[in-house]
Amino acid sequence: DRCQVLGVKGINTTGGQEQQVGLQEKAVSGELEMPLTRRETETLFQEQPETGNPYLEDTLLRSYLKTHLPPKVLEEVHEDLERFGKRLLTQIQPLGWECELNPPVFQPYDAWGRRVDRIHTCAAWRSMKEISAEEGLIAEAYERRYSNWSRLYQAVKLYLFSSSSGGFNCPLAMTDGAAKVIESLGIPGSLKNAFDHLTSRDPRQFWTSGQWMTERRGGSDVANGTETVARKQPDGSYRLYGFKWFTSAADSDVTLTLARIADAEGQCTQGSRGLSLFFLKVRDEEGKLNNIQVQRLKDKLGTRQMATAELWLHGARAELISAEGRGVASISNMLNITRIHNIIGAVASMRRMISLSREYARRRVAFGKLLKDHPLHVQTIARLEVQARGALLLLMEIVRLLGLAETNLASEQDLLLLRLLIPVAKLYTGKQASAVAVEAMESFGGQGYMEDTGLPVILRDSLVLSIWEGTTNILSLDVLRSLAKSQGQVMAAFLSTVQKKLELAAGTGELALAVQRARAASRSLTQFLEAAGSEQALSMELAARDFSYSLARIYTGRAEGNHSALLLEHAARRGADPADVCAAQRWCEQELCPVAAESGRGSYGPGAALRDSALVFGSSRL
Ligand code: UCC
Repeated sequence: DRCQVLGVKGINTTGGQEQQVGLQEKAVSGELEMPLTRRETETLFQEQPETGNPYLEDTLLRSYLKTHLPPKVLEEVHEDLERFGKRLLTQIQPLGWECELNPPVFQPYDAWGRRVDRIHTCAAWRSMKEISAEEGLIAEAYERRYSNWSRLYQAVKLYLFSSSSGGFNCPLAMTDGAAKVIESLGIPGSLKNAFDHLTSRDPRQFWTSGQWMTERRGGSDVANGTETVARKQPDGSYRLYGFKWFTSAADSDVTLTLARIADAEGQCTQGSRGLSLFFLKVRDEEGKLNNIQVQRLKDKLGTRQMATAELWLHGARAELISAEGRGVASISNMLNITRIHNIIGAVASMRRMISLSREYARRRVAFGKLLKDHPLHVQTIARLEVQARGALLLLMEIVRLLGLAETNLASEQDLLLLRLLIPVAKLYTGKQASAVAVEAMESFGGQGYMEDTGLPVILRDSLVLSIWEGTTNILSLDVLRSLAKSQGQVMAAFLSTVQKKLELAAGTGELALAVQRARAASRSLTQFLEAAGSEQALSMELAARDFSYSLARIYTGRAEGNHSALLLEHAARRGADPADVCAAQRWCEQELCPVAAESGRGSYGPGAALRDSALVFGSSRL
């Protein structure tokens, strides 16, 4: 029929040429008169998924806040979050998209050949900085208006902001980390001004910070990879010489960075003990770079809205802010904050993808009915929902503990749990986020793969979450570091809390099976640890990743005490809705203690590393 229509209406020769051209060729070159049927096709469109106020739509977040915040705090916070949610929808989301469309541009020279090293950012990116100050996205955590709840409240705002922020969540993470380091030093006089700028609510005063840790020889192995040298000046300041290979948000005002202090002979101590922490301003009052040269901007898979640069430091003036040789330990305060921001980013991207997928399912028709009426489709989204719910509660738990720590209200057990849970949650949610993004993207069919839907942006940006701020394996080793450093106390705190709090949820009949599974997993974990302690042959390093996954799954699935809620406790509370119960049950249906299962298969025992090596690199005997 279509050929018939084309045949009747479509021949259109050009310039009087009588040459016959194949119909198909004509159609491809668009020279055929457009048939009616084609025009109709062009007016067809698919329903765009539209989400509403992200705060009001987030039922789990709201029920968490209602359960935990003191009523007066809840009242004020609720009002602000509702307003902020509206601002996100009407102003911030469009700005975020503009940031994606207008990535930063590096201009090394001006028209007259002068070296200028300018990083041009778009107006929307600069608006994000202003909005961040106005909304107190850093300030809130340091003003402590709501005492121990301030940190949680800040995290909630950041979580809502994250997926609309056009990548501005990255400089905010590092800014928060820098403020934390300065605060933990007691806000020395020389850093008071910087601290005030980093925590300002005034857009004209607000500064952002970088975190220049990565050099060519080591992103993970910072201790051995850092080559930058610091030379002491007569006035007590230092000048830094070196090359920073990845510097995120290179348009930041200030930064923290590591370097090795050279002695009078120009010699430096190698390894971790040779590293010290420095603070520096990126530009002077006139906007001139502080003896820093930008080599180029990185060409990244994602987070393209944000300038990541390679920087030469050729005498950058800096202030030593840690004890000599205590650089790694000092910057760990920053790392623990940026890792929490990473968790925030991961949970936010899961929530965004699932919300869009859910809204699409409400509008899109296939096989004669809405996607939401196809049980298999809904089952797929439900599985993602379970992951996102678990991750949000884990995030809330961590920022609740951090809030207690920052207001001196934390018990010894709280502090131990916090130290353990940060790397566990960072590594686990980083993996969840990319898996959820891939699956949710598929739920849009081909549309999910289209750049201008914005969905690929979320996927690309989520893929970095398991890389920066420490890869999954590096974070798994950090989990082991926390065990070793505390001589096992972090695990004792973890297990006793799990044990104690599971009892709470055990009283709810519908959760009995889930509680049983969580208890069994907890027992398996204990047995694994006992075996690891007694069997020399068992390599904890090989077990590190599975061990960390087990901690994440058990903690998320188990019930927590009077102050907090993970999936089981949230489901066991008075007024829980069926979705809470269902999420807890489903979470506990997965393998909660993979480390015990893998250990049973001999994955960490004698010869395991050799077998892995043969599998990957081939056996020398072959
Ligand atoms: O900069 C980056 C990108 C920025 C973008 C941020 C955006 C994120 C926001 C997302 C929003 C969506 S990426 C660069 C990130 N780089 C890393 O994360 C480094 C990864 N590597 C590690 O974490 C390693 O494990 C190292 C560097 C910490 C290993 O160093 P060492 O020196 O070999 O480790 P040591 O010797 O075990 O530890 C030195 C000291 C010890 O203290 P003392 O001496 O008192 O025993 C450790 O206990 O540091 C302490 N320490 C820690 N303390 C080490 N790690 C920690 C920790 N996590 N918490 C507390």
